[in-house]
Amino acid sequence: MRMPATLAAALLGLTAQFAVAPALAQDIPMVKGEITKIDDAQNKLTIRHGAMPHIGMDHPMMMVFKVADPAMIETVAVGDQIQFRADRIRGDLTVIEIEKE
Ligand SMILES: [Cu+2]
Repeated sequence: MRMPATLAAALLGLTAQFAVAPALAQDIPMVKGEITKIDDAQNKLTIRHGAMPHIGMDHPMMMVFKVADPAMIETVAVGDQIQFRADRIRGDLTVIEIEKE
């Protein structure tokens, strides 16, 4: 699922001031991962993922991410192999795009 950068910015609640960098999301690398847990109530996914040096993770690991849009949670199931983009949004590691492999 690809969404326009402007929509992504809106979902992230970014103000117009910060939404002027639509290339930003595309500059964040897609990373391979596997969904290991889904927390609907908290809008969080636990993902076993490869290295993400852009947010300081130089080695593969498993960890919890928030999702930028609760609808993202509906698109995946535990065990799914995914490609995703994540960034630190207001201090929280947040999935901003997700695709099933
Ligand atoms: Cu990590």
